[in-house]
Amino acid sequence: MNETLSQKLFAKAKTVIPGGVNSPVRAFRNVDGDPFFVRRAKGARIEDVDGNSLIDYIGSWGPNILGHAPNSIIGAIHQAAKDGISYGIPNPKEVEMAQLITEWVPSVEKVRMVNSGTEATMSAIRLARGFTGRDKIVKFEGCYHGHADSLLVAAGSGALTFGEPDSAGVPKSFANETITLPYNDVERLEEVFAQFGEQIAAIIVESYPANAGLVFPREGYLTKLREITKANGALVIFDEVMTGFRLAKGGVQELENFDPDLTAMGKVIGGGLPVGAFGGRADIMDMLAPDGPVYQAGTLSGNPLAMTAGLTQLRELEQKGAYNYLADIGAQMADGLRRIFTEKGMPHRVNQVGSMFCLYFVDEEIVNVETVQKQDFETFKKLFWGCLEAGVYLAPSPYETGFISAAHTRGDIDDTLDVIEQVVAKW
Ligand code: KE4
Repeated sequence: MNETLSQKLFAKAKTVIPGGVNSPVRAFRNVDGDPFFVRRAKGARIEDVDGNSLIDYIGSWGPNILGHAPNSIIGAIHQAAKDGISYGIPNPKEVEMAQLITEWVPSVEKVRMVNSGTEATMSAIRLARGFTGRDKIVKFEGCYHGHADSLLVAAGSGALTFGEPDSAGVPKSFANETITLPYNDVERLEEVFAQFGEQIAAIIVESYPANAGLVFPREGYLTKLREITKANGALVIFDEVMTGFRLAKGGVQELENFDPDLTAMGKVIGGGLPVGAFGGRADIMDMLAPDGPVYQAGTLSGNPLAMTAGLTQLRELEQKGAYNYLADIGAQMADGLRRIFTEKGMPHRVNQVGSMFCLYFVDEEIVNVETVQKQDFETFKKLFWGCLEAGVYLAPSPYETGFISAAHTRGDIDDTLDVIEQVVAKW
């Protein structure tokens, strides 16, 4: 069979880009195949370089909450670019963005823009260490916060030993400063704080863990986590890079009435351009250079085009009242998936909140990465490829969450469910 253009491009890409991709998940390794290359995208749809049209449930891993290339954002970027593309000088749009974030997210009294979610969490951790004068951090198995060294740390071998590097190149000495625990386990949290409480600068936790599919905190877990950190003088860094401005104007902390000390943000606030941000209590944020002793910087931080794209997207979300619509079509997707796999008599779980959803082929409640790993990966892969061939692009990994945008219509969701039903009917 003739090689597709995607196959030709991938072969060429691998000669000049590690693994042929600029971010590992794009290589489709978790579904044992080769990626397609995209030519263009608009609204809920992608067109690959071979002309195939796909309904997209990734949305660039979260940023494209209004769909791909909204006319409003294209127009705003085009207009802003006429006044300059990057200044490295304070500009009014940075102030507008900071004001909007501090209004929408009350726990964020001050905020600093960066250029990725990784920069946001990495900087928040340094800030927490600088503010508390402590070195250790606690994270949770299955939670991903970007690729800063402190965060590429797996659980230690023993119950309470410090972390093991989760990537080559991370020194053991760095991993020793990170304690990785099972998520949703209050007892383990209490044990660790009983033993190391005075050494722990902060807990960093995904608001709703969405890098092991989609996992929810057990009833009372976040409350307990907050009590334990407060009692021990440790901070909470709430990672809302994926959920922030997507699940509500104020993110999960609004939904859960949670009050973190610091919040990491990204994705949606960039409107598709490279952006991250971290913010929180003013007494903590004021520790940052140039006022305070904690250094943090960035050439392109507050880039005017990225601020323009993000502000346009956030304001349109608010004007459209998009959050209710996103929750409706998210529920439509989840209900449809449950109907299909119940009728098929297949064990499954569907976790969904707002426009985020995840389908697991497993017959027990998903409470942490351990239960996620019990799912039937082969069936997931079969579904992924069957859907892709039929024009539906689901997350190319059982560890990723699906994202629905405001550009998806109820008809798109119905068409997607029809495709899934037809794929499953052939099994
Ligand atoms: P970036 O550095 O990739 O912008 O953000 C890191 C990050 C931080 N916190 C959370 C909760 C995140 O989900 C992420 C990144 N998300 C992944 C998708 N699961 C990005 C996709 C990729 O790695 O290519």
